[in-house]
Amino acid sequence: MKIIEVEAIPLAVPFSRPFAFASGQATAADHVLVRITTDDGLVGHGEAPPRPYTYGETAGSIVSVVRDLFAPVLIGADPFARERIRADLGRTVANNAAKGAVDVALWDLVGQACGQPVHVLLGHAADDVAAAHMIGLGTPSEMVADALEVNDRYGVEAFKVKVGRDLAHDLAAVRELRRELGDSIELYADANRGWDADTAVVAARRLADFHVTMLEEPNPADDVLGRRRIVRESPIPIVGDESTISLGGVARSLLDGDSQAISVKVARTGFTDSAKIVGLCEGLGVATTIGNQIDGMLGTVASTALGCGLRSLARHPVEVTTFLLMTDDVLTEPPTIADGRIAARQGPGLGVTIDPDKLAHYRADR
Ligand code: MUC
Ligand code: MG
Repeated sequence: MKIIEVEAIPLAVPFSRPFAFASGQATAADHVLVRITTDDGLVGHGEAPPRPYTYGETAGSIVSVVRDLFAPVLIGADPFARERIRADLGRTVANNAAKGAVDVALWDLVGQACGQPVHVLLGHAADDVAAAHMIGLGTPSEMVADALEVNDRYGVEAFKVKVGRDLAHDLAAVRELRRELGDSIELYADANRGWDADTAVVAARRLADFHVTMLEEPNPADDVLGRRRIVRESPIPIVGDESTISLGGVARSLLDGDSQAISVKVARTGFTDSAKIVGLCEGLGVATTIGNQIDGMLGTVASTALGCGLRSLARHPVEVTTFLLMTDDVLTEPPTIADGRIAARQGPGLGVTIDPDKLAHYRADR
């Protein structure tokens, strides 16, 4: 089987409301759909959500890098040769969302060629996983209303609370959430590098008082000694996310004492590198969770496949709800969350079909 075509299609799907966090705000899904076609007629898909405020990638940069740098390497390659392709694409540093979407599309093709869903190829640890919801920044009452609605409608019992702005405001929101949701609900927090080290140490102690289970990216990890001090003094584990976006980056962060757990995102490390990161962390006794790069429906299906594929990821709730912000998307069948859980697709590969009318409607290049 040989790849004959690689497309990078920019999409524009409005959100029903903005999603805000300490380092930025997303108002629409300006994602790039990567579509890879083979000589035997199989078509694989991956979704690249650009997060310029975090990684510097834009929809335009993703389209260019896939079309101009990656497509020439991919054309003629066998999708099963993922290690060779990884090495070839890996010569270009960064551009993680572009690489992640290519890798997801390759696994989609391999699954289709084998007649097996991706989560089964990865190791079939579970058929479904618990769902976690990210609560964007807002007033405490807006944040509580969001959490209660998701808990009520979808049965979700794990919430990642965005923090990292004014500490008093952050703590007021967490206090309200704990009071309204009760003690059995998991709350963990993500500051997206919004605090300095001194604030973060105080914040970690106060968040622990509300039984917040972990704290993601409290400060910029480049504040090297500051980050180590937070890790030393925090009563709850510090999670690496945007500072741990590659296999080597995760190794460095753990060895340097910058983080004690790792958020893995299919959107930036695909299935191949996500599995390598999880293996590294398993060997070191470090917990991994599946994070969300404000994924659309395709990314959500991919994250669910990863969570159901690998045992240590199936343990913690997977962040899968951001597609609910989108007013629509290009899949024929949206993901479904019920009783707090989301199931892996049973069809070969990712088990998704793209709706041609929706694709024509939402593509931003025509
Ligand atoms: C997260 O976990 O940080 C916000 C920005 C981004 O790149 O991902 C999200 C969620
Ligand atoms: Mg994060």
